[in-house]
Amino acid sequence: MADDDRAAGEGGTRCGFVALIGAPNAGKSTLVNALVGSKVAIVSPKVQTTRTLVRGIAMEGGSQLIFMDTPGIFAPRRRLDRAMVTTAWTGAHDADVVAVIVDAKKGLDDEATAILDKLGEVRQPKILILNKVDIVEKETLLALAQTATQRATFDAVFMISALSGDGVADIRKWLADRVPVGPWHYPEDEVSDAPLRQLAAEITREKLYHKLHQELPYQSTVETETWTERKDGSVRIEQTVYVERESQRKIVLGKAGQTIKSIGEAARRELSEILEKPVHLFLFVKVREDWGNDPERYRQMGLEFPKE
Ligand SMILES: Nc1nc2c(ncn2[C@@H]2O[C@H](COP(=O)(O)OP(=O)(O)OP(=O)(O)O)[C@@H](O)[C@H]2O)c(=O)[nH]1
Ligand SMILES: [Mg+2]
Repeated sequence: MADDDRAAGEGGTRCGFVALIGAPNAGKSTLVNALVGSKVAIVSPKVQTTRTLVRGIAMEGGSQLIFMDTPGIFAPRRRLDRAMVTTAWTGAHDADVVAVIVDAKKGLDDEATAILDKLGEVRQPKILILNKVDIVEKETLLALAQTATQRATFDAVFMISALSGDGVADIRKWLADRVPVGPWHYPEDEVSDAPLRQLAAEITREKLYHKLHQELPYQSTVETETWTERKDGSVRIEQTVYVERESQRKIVLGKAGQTIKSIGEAARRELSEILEKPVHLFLFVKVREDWGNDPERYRQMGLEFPKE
């Protein structure tokens, strides 16, 4: 946090990293997209959608704010879960400011409370963001803010709706005044540092989360294999969806390939909008037994491979 005077901010530039942490489904990715003003992180109604750090970049006055969307923090069981939770806390410790997002509808359940209790170890300035105010009564919100601020210390509290955008600008303004004085890390017009191949894989993964049920999305991962810009201005993208068993492959394909077709169609449409050019998307579904214990899959996702 900047302890310098205002003048430095007026003439020069500021730049800082802000980590968004919280329980799964609190709305972290929705908020990053709202703060940035375009889609950089995928969102779904299911928990544990985000698997790795996703950076979204926003400009506010002379400040560049780099938001780190993190996987939800929960009690991990599988190796992949452990890698995700470690990534979230590492993101928090590497940031200039830590923003804790709480789903105000859910309130302070065990997951949210566990996060608040660990905040004592976080040295950076912290803000509390109560999200989903569009579906919560005002009195509930005030009581929640009071309980949360008794449990952990915050420099500011915001009540927002990441979905409607209500209150989001206030967070940007507050942060813009407080991130350290320094040069911008990224070009002014950049919204994300993720390669397009990765965003493309994430978009397809989002469609898997929307179209597949129960455990299947968690047992699959998507990788972009090839990316070819064609002379006619379109792009040809080939991706592989990895699942763990043949029975899962059958479900992802669906009857006469209908399921994978509708996933591919939804992903292709969105990619074509983002890239502003026609997209030819080819999806292949492969069985990779135990990919959840394969270091290469973690490397592809940008996650550290936990030893156990
Ligand atoms: N009503 C309402 N729903 C919201 C709001 N913000 C997010 N949601 C919904 O909450 C669900 C989870 O949103 P995400 O942004 O994927 O949550 P997340 O915290 O990134 O979740 P993980 O990546 O799984 O940890 C989605 O269905 C969102 O549409 C909000 O302000 N109001
Ligand atoms: Mg997320």
